[in-house]
Amino acid sequence: MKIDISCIKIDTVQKVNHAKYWKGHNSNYFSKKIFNRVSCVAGVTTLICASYYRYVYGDTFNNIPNVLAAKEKGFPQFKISRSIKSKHHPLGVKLTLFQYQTCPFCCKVRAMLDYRGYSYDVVEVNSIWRTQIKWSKYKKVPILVCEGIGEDDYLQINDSSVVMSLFESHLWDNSQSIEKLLTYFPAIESKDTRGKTVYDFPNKYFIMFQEGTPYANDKFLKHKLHDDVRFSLYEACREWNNALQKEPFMGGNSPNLADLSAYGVLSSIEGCTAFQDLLEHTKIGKWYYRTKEAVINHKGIGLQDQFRE
Ligand SMILES: N[C@@H](CCC(=O)N[C@@H](CS)C(=O)NCC(=O)O)C(=O)O
Repeated sequence: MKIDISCIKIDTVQKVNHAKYWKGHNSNYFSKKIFNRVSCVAGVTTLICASYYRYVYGDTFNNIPNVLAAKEKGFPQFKISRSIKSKHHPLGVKLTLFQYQTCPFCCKVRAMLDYRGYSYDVVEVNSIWRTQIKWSKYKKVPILVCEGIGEDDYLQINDSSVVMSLFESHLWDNSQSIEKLLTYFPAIESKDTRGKTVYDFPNKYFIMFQEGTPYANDKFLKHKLHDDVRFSLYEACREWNNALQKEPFMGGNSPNLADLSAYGVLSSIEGCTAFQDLLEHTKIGKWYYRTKEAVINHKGIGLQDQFRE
């Protein structure tokens, strides 16, 4: 069975790009960091949801304008599993996250939303019937819906990395609306070898500012996993730790999107034996619990003010 881990590879680049902005180190430093982080997330993510990466992408792509808007007009109403309330919600719109609780991509998005202090409702999607996302052309979770903006009075944002990059872009520069920013993350539609329609969002690792100028450069990195994926997980986490270079976070003194993504992915296995083993075999625990503490205490609230100083 062939497992395509291209998403994992690119995912890692996002973390590197975000770290690069935040820390402003020179390129050699970052080449090393890129290498370290590639190893880390590849191992972690593959362990958790390797089965989701069996897509082999076709090579004919069609550009489609934007976000795979919902088929029906009006915001789809579903039972809310829980509501996260924050006094400091940085947006004037209501957010609803369609998710699976243990999906690592959904965990990434929740880590970012919690850290930054967004208020949001959670709709748990039934993983067999997926009734709760039948209204959507895009068939994966997470999907984040912003109510009160957009043509149909709601705006659908697909893909965990698009959500994270878009919201970070908005925190940096809120002179551009969420709607406008979303146009900078177009979807690419293609068919996999089984004829299934799949989507990718080539700009998903970029933070956009000044009329949609992508901040970071894209890179494509390959990574080979060990036969025993748990070994790769340990190895990756050790490399992550080394890359920290005695700093508390990849983002320096506070977590950046790299920290939040890696933490989010790892949090999806917290409580499993694999997680316990990971703590015993590596020193990742300190960084993990430090990041967790920052996320659950919404330590990223107000950080946007620093961006604008
Ligand atoms: N690149 C997407 C991947 C999302 C993804 O693969 N989600 C899985 C759940 S972990 C899913 O919805 N799979 C359903 C499917 O592939 O049909 C993201 O980062 O959000």
